Amino acid sequence: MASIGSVDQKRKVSERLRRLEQEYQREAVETGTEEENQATELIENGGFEDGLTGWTNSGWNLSDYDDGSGGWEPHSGIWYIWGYSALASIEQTFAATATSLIENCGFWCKLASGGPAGSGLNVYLLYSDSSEESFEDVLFPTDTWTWVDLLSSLNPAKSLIGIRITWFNSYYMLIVDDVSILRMGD
Ligand SMILES: [Ca+2]
Repeated sequence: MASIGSVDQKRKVSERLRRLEQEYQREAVETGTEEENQATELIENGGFEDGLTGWTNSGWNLSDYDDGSGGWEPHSGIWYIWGYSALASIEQTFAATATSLIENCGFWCKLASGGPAGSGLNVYLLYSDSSEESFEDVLFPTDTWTWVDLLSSLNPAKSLIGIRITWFNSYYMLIVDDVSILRMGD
């Protein structure tokens, strides 16, 4: 019987197959065709384009005001929330998710004008064991859009069920938009 190929040829073919497989996987992830690897957004309506749907709000103002000056513009879309003076508190809960599965957690914020504001921002991470962890002054907002990154603040031993964002500052108006908590794909 004729030999199919030398050991060296077989090795080359298998190496080529391995590379093709890697290339396919990479493209599938890039194009999002490999659905099982897609991350899931745990926050509903994080950009406030559906108003306050999904949120429990007390004191934040929903607005689409954008006159192109004075710092009043959304981070994306048209809508955002802003807080000022009175204690503003907004919260959303979702199915308990182990923090080890979360790959992104935070939100965008900026002062509508002036700044830096100093204290006033307080974020609470809510866990399935009914505990809350508070992060006061996690960031001193300025008049530039800034991502408040909470990923490293997640308690590694717990399951997250929600987030609450509060603002209280008598001198500065804070805008918040695009809240996002992503659960990594399987
Ligand atoms: Ca928005």
